[in-house]
Amino acid sequence: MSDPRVLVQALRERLSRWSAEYYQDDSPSVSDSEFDRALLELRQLESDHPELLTPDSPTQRVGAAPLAGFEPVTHRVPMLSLDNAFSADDLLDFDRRVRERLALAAVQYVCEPKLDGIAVSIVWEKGQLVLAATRGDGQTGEGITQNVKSIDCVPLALSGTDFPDYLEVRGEVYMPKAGFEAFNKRALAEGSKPFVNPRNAAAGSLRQLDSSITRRRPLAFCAYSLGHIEGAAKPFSSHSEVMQQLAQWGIPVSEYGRRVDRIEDCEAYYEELAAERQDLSFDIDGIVFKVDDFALQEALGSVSRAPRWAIARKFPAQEEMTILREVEFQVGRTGAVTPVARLDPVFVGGVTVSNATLHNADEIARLELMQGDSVIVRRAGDVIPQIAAVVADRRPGDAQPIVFPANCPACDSVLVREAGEAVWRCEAGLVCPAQRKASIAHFVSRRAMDIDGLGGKIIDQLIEKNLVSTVADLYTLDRETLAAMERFGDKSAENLISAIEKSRETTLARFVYALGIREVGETTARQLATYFGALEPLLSASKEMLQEVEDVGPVVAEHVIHFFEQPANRETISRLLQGGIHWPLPQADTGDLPLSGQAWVVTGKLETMPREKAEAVLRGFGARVSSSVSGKTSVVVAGPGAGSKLKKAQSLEVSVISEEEFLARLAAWRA
Ligand code: D41
Repeated sequence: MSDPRVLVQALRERLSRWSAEYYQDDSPSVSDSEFDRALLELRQLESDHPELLTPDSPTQRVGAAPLAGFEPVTHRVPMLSLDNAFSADDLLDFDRRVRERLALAAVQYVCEPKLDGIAVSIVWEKGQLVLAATRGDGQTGEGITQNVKSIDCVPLALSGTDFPDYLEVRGEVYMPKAGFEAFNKRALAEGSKPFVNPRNAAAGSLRQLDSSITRRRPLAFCAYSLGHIEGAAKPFSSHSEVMQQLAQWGIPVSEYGRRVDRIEDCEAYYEELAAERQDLSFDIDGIVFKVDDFALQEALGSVSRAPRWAIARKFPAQEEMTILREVEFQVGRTGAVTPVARLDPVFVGGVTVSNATLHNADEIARLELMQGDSVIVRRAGDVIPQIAAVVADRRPGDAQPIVFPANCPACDSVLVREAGEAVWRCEAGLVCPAQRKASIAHFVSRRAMDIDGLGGKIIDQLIEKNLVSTVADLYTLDRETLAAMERFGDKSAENLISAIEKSRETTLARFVYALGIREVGETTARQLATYFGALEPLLSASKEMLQEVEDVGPVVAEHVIHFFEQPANRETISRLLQGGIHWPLPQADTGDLPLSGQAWVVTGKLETMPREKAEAVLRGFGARVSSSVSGKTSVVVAGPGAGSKLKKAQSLEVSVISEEEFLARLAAWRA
């Protein structure tokens, strides 16, 4: 009754969809057994009706038996390598050589990202994928046909028409960043070793003898040139033409390729992609520039296995190897003890790196790190340098284990690790000199009170000389005292005094952030400031009330309460305010909130929330909240039991609303 043709078609569609869900999105909508049943059913139908078997059937991506080893594959045309340019000058030299050899005034180039993956060759015969091999030494590589067939974006059969009888394409197999992160996350969760970077992940995945393992790795392919071809409908005349044609046959090519008319545009392209590098969905390690015209490529030829018509301008390396000399343990503002690696300086990611964070004790264990190890340091974009891996086979005989201290390196208090936390903490608070120092450094930092000229060395001296023990003491410093500090002249003293003076005028949000409450970063501080409008209601806020603030959960609320409960902190805050720190009243700096410019009064007892909270909410929406009704009052919220204020409002014909109406308006403002 059912046409096998229709069944086969339906099964293939279903399997393609499921495998995309499974392999790419990592969110299968069916069970493994259901998937396997469908695959088995399709396999059965195809063997019963061999005429229905097509080379691009999902059954062809999987199911080959594991190999005993890789077969050598000799490339019909050698796979060349690329010369490197390390500077803009190198690139100009390349262009000059090209133009001189060709005796041309200008040459057209194609610019394309240099994917950081593994170079492979793939052959389609009569449109069917028949062979794939690694680059190897350029002459002979290894046969990895089944592994490459398992990569979803590689077409098993070419689409369109007019493809050559024999088409060899070279390109890069790589692992997109998102797939890499997802893969590593899973590896960590399963207790297996994560990959250091997407390139290693791609290499490791292609090296599998069992292609069902490769199949589960989120790999992709991007073509960058032709290899040997036979029986083409018409000859190609340029690289850009080839790329367009490959795309039409369904072979992935870079969407970033661009043809330009002059070398200056190549440099501009390089700068453009260097800036975009972090945001690309895949790792690149440079830009490749190629003479576009095949006749010119041929005229230029190659030297020692690299074409004269192409060059790779490398980006500064994001990974380098260096030696871990020792690990220091730093105590932060909140008492968290962070291991910091001291490294032999290396140039990586465009800067010289001699320190890298090790995060916590678990990270040291995960890396299996020892003092004296050779390590891979990674610095991508603006992120802080990380140790990506240990190079195990370079470990010296005298490598020392790294011992996490039991006591605070600054004040000797016993370190504590809370259940479920990765971090060891010194709980001595501001008694600990390291925490005192860090809290002052945080307080004066640019995004907090922004006191310029108070660097770590000066803070050290101020603490050692007992001139400053809390941030409040900063506001008692005078010029003479400061001028007496080491390496501190009259001029710096004067500048610092005026920076301190200037910092007295701030915002509530900055002030709250500057206090350095655990887990209260800039955003949370701003949200607390907006919600409460003033310091007093924040100081006395309950845990429940705090959790009304966006992004504040029970943990942050607990930290806030704990901070304000400490008498020492209360004392510091009141001294700071006495010292002249102030901020505009909330109504002064708003103008675009729903209640900006309005004066509200809340009277009586509200059913759904304490009056203070209603007032805080109103401030959050820009209202001035007052305790007495006058002709200037915009609205009075009157709960049950409202007395004289309600009467006054009525006599002044001020608008009065019920709690119910208040809640309705709240919902509307929030919407
Ligand atoms: O994206 C790349 N990694 C890439 C590599 C590229 N875009 N183009 C390339 N072009 C060549 C020539 C010019 C020799 C055809 C290459 C490579 N070669 C290459 N990759 C590994 C070795 C050579």
